[in-house]
Amino acid sequence: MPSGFADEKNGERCERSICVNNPHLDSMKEDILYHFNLGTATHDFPAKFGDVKFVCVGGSPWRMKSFTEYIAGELGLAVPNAEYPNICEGTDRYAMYKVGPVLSVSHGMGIPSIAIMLHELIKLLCHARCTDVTVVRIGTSGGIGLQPGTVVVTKQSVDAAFLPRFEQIVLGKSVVRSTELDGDLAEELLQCSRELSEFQTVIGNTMCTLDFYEGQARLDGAFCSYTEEDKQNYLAEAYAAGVRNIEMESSVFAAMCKLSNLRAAVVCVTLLDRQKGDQLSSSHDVLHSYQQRPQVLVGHYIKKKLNIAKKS
Ligand code: R2B
Ligand code: URA
Repeated sequence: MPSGFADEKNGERCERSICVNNPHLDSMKEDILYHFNLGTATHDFPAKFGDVKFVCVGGSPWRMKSFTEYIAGELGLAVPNAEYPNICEGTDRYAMYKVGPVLSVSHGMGIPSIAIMLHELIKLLCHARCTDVTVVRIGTSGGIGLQPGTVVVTKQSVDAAFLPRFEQIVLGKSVVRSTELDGDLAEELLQCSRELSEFQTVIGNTMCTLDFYEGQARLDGAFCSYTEEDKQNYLAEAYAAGVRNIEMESSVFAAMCKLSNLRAAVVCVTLLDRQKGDQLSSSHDVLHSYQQRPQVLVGHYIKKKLNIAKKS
């Protein structure tokens, strides 16, 4: 299994390889990626995935399928009436689609769900001997002090105490990992948004929580032990710490991508301003149109990288 960093050799740029750091994998005859329903003995990973250069991950299987259809059109790879088969057919844990060099994978909600997916995705990319891969999480979030529909490109993913770290318990002990993301990639994505000039985009910190309700200071969960004033004070503290949006996967995503030497970004649209409320009361159409924005932004970035001209 290829491992190690290979970005620069004797001062020359070379292909960026994906790093897995697990000696046990070398002695395994076969690797079953159980939650993808794929395995090295049954699938030819280099043939199936070797050309992947971009991976987009997002919560919902439906959204990742629609992203694949969208990106196929944008890259000029769409075939009339084409159906994109779910590569993970046979399991309903995650869904995966591919068009050209772009792989789209769903990850469900929350840190445990995306972490399982990422372990298997990183091994998949390694087994396939992919190099120079960029991974982007496209998703939704609650904004702080932003007009709903604003897209936030994450500078740092921070925890509920506003610290840029992800704590993993390994063998009962706390292991703290960095949640640093690729600053250049974040700037490139912001530049893409300027070029599109279709919606507002900002770079800011993203708070990653373990829960949607109490974990995000909502007043509308089944339980709540704090006041509206307590909530507002907490959100104001978060804003002062540079937090512009709140979601539930970015910290482990950033940590695992950094550990595996994957260039990574988080691009989430804000569905509401949390200083003004907690309930998602906008119409289905409005929420749906907001959710297209990270897709459009990342689509533009991929086209730019592949040198494909903007459609008129
Ligand atoms: C954003 O939206 C989901 C909760 O509704 C969660 O997966 C997230 O990060
Ligand atoms: N997703 C979240 O995690 N929080 C929100 O407020 C909206 C979407």
